[in-house]
Amino acid sequence: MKMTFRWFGDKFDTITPEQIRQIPAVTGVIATLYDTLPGEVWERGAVRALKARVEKAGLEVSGIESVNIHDAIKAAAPDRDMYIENYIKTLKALGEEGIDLVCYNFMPVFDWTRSDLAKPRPDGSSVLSYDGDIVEKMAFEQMLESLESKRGEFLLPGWEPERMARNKELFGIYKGVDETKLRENLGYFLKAIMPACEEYNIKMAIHPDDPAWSVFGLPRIVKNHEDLQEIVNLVSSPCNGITLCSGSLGSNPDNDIPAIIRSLKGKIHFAHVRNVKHLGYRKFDETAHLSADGSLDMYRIMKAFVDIGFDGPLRPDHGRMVWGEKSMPGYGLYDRAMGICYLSGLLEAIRKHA
Ligand code: DNO
Repeated sequence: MKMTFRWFGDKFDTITPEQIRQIPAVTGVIATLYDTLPGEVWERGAVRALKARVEKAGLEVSGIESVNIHDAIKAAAPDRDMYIENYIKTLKALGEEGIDLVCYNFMPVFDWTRSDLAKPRPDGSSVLSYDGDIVEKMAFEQMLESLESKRGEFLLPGWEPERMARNKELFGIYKGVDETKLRENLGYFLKAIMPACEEYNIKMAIHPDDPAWSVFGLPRIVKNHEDLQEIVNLVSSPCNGITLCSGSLGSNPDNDIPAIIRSLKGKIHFAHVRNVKHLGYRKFDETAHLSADGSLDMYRIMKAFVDIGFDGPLRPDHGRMVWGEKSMPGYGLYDRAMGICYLSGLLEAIRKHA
């Protein structure tokens, strides 16, 4: 298992690879070219520069999160083949630079959603929070306005202002796309890219939907064990796998995360490990990583990864905002660093106890 940390690049992140290097156990960065829009081809030179930047700090690029997928591919619009070609060109550039892991999601229109980006806690920290009662009463535009007003100077992954300005059009292209159609479109995409992934040895790791249910009437197909199994079965290739994100799947208390990990042995290419606290039907807070702070049993989750012999990159995920830090919501340094140290401690205990 490789301990890693997400980094958005010098232009966008409040933290540096040099700081990440000082977190015990962390050997790699999960990087991205955050200023590319879905559908754009990543230039090999830009990938090389990104790698050089990370390596200068004594770390490796352990994977890319994310190479986002254009909505034309997800919705099977007439121009999808062109965007798939572009995606393959990006994979080639990554593969030629020796990058072997790409995390992506297949959520229509936008990435993860929260009703509150900074819910205060009694200890003075703040957390990301989701309250289904609030979200269900909102029109999408209201959600957009609310997130825009709260994100400050930071960009939220998957909510690029350029795309969100066209949200009506984006919603429009999903008319008639139900879960079955969306899954077919994913299958079409995976079949088209797998030869390139195999040639360049790139593992594709689909990220679960977050939260793990439909929002704003859009279809969602990566919500639970059954969905993940169907995706793995869509194309049989060692490159077709998943990102096991405990927090996204864990937003739904019906998802038994250790059992899901065990049943997907060999298909998990990447792990996001964080905790959530269930507060009622479709309501949760993202807590500190440790078991005692949330509803998930982090020991059993880490134990399941060890038991299946998971040896890919693992990273902490959304953290609380603590000690007055200001950063992209969920992506400060301090709480995620505490999180990965805690997970490393669990790992040491599990291994010594084995
Ligand atoms: C949230 C992340 C997601 C993830 C994408 C993968 O913090 O886990 O934004 O990167 O869904 O494409």
